[in-house]
Amino acid sequence: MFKKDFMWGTATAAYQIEGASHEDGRGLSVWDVFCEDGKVYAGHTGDTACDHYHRFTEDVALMKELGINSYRFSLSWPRIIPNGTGEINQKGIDFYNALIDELIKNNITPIITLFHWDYPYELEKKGGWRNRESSDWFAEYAEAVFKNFSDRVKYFVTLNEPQCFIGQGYAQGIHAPGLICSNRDIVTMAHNVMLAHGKAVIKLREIAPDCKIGYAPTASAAIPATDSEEDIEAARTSFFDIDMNNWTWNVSWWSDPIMLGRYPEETKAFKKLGKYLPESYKEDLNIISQPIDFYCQNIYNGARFKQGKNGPEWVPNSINMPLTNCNWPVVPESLYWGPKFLYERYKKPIIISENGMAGYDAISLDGEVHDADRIDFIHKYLLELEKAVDEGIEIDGYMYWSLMDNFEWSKGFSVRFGLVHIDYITQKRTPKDSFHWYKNVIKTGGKALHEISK
Ligand code: GCO
Repeated sequence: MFKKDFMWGTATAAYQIEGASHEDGRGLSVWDVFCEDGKVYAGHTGDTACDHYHRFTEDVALMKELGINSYRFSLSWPRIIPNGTGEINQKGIDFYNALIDELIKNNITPIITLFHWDYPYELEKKGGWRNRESSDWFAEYAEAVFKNFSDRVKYFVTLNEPQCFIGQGYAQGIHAPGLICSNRDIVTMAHNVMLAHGKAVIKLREIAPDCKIGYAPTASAAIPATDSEEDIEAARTSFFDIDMNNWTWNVSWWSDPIMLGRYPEETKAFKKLGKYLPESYKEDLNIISQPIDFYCQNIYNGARFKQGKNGPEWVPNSINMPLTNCNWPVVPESLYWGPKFLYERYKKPIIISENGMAGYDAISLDGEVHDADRIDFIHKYLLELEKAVDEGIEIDGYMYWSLMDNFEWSKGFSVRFGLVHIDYITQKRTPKDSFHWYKNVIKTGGKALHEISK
């Protein structure tokens, strides 16, 4: 059973919903520049997106109607500090103040993510995360955020999915800024990213010791192919291992330094890449591993593993495996095994800070959006999460991704993750069937999960 004060929420990110990209003094982010060059599906950009910047009151009213008690959203760094460092843009602060006040007025607890990928372009020009000073730039920004908002906001998350903004942005080049860098540079960036996280945690403790702070990496869960001890161990090992074919997509490189104060030195990846770390890396780990209050995990799917003759082996998905509109497999057990393995290793309360699916959602003849597949998806995933809760794994909340359809990065507006449908031409909001269904789940504190949905 989910606890009484369980955080039932939804999540969004600034660049994906706000729009108003060139308004009220906002500076450029790497995503504006990436979009300008037509690198996103069909030339889409975040210039208008869901126009949340102008419609946030209507959006908070929808949240209220949905009944969520918490809402995870991110701040746009270049809206607050247009050049990344230096002068603060008061209009940016005013916007977030108004949003925070509106949430609180409606009894919705704000959870602020400081950085969800819209990196200030002016800082990218100075070397971005490659530059060791980047951790101080982030700390300066974090200080501005805490000084302005921590009187009302008590939950902060430093960084969202470093696996993606570094891996896809600088290793694969498919996300902004679209670069393909050397491993030497990527190891440096990853280290600076975690140093930035640590420095922000220190700032929060100085400025607002009553607040809580976490970190939000992503993962694909590892699921044991059977319930045998051997297969469970195979899944556990695989979950924390690093595949050199796509090494930035992993748990341990990004979380062990922060949660355990050490790099995963036992992995083959460390043996190859550890030499690129700065000489001072061991001292830096003291900053990086400042204790945090909760561990956020974004989790959408998983893969199966069994114990083979020479160690863990990947087991292909069943031929019956359903896929979402992003072609991601639907693997509900991810919300059981993911939190379980993470809790064992890191021993911190967990918030599922993102989980959801892209569907083929359209407005039907009756004017509604009948997204039965999404209802089934959330239903199955939440039942698995509840199983983890019942086994004593501390899970504090669940944030469905996303409140509304939005700008899905390189896929533009072509895929829809929302509980609310957005017409991007008229900006009309239409709550989908899943919105009404999730509303009932929240209202009953999860009990409705035990009725078969119609
Ligand atoms: C991510 C980001 C979100 C995405 C969502 C769906 O996980 O990639 O945090 O911004 O929109 O996950 O892909």
